[in-house]
Amino acid sequence: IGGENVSAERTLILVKPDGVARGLSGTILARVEAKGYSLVDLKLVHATREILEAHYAGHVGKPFYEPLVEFMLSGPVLAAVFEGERVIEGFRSLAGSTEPTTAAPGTIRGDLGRDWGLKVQQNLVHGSDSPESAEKEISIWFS
Ligand code: RTP
Ligand code: MG
Repeated sequence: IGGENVSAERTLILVKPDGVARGLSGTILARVEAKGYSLVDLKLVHATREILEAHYAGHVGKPFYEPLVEFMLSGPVLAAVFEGERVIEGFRSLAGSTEPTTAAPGTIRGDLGRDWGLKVQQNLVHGSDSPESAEKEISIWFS
């Protein structure tokens, strides 16, 4: 239990297809819950291209965009909404930096991620990066 004056914030977390396929969904959710954030919504979805185009609109034109969309279409994704004070920043800290090989030990990507021999970073998780993107992403995945 945290402090008294907790102001809630929400974030959209995805366990990407590599995480679901490797059976790490429970482990990843447990790490986020263990930190003290509250699970407020959860579903397993096989994303459509339409969902991913909306979700990754900010990455259109980057060299990794198309392989990223293909990767995200390759299997089911676990979408979750978590709530807590500064959860956006807190989850990104738990997730670690983008590239699993160099993500810090102790983070989800650093401890569990495997990115070698792949066209795009398969880095287990996504987390919203601002309150604006959280609001947008929650409405995309939980409309
Ligand atoms: P995310 O949005 O998924 O939480 O991750 P992030 O902020 O750490 O990474 P971002 O730069 O937003 O990129 C989104 C996702 O695209 C893939 N990516 N691959 N050079 C590459 O191969 C490359 N760069 C980015 C990753 O899956 C990354 O999470
Ligand atoms: Mg990002």
